[in-house]
Amino acid sequence: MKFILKYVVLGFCFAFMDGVKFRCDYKYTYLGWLKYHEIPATWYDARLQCKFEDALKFSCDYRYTPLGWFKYHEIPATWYDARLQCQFEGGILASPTTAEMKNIMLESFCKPEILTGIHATFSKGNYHSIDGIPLSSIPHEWAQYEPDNKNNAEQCLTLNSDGKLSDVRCEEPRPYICYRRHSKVDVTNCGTPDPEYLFSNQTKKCYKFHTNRRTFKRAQFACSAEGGHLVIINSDEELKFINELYAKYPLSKFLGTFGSTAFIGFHDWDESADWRTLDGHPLQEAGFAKFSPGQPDNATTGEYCGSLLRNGLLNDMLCEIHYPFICEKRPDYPEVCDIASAEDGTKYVRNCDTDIEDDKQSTEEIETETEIDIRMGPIY
Ligand SMILES: [Ca+2]
Ligand SMILES: [Ca+2]
Ligand SMILES: [Ca+2]
Repeated sequence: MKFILKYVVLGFCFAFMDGVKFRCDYKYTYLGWLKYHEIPATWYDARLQCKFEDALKFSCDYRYTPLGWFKYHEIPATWYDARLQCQFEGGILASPTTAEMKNIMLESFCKPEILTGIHATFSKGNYHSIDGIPLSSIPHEWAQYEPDNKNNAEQCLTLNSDGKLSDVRCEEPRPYICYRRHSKVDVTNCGTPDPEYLFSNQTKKCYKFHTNRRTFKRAQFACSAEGGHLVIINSDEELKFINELYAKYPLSKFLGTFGSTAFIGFHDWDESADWRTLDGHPLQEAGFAKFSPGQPDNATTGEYCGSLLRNGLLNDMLCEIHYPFICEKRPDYPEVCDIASAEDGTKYVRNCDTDIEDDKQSTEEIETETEIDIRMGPIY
């Protein structure tokens, strides 16, 4: 025991592991895996750090770095959608707020530029990162002829592949990076850091009632970004769980009558009363098809989106009005990794100069190296 303590005081992290895979910066010994932290720390800090690393878990499509978790979104989005997507994933739209942040961001993309979280959408020219850091406190260099606020319509900043910034229109879609700081909040049994997702023992799924009202399409966007979809009712047990969840958000919590109905995952997909779930099944086949008396009534200009009323029965709704909504997600999607399996950040680092053939080879090389490290431990 004394022997182990000595190692801890020296600044080693010690982790008991049954398997043989662990992070490359941990050294394998007959006692377990040891990691040397070069940066001096007090014993208390070192102990905290060791505990902390053991607890780190997050979505596997995020890259683990000492600064936090990073995910590159290749499919371009407007700045507003990018901000929302990151928020729903439990992070924020990344900004190069420090040199270290900038370097990690630059490793992640090969496009000429990506959107950052730095914006002036509230007051023109007054740039801040999503988490409120003013541009004046962010080390930065502008690209040539920037910022030019072209047509007086550029309120969002890109990070360009040479590390410089440009102002662009927020509505022009571009790739972006989501970022989540290390935090003591772990993922729940629903596979998300969002504590509002609740697990049902009957259906083995998780559900969240969103009180922030959205249109049907945006509601589905939100559920999808959280790793799920608008809830599809497949059984009486599922309906019961949803109704109990609904009851936790009484009508009095909402403006006017907005809380009397919530969007769920079905719609009239050819707008001729062919009601189907989002995954294309007729309601009866999916498992629940009871409309409220008098519904569907296709009121006003046409109601093509599905909702659940407080009486536990279905209704047709205008798709474009903002209503609360309910999401459903599998607890095992998106997949959750702890740092032991997310160790190899190299697979997320883009090598912009190599072609596909080279990429294949470099992956093989990395795998071989990792294997050697696992058996021998790295040399210090
Ligand atoms: Ca510009
Ligand atoms: Ca379901
Ligand atoms: Ca209706």
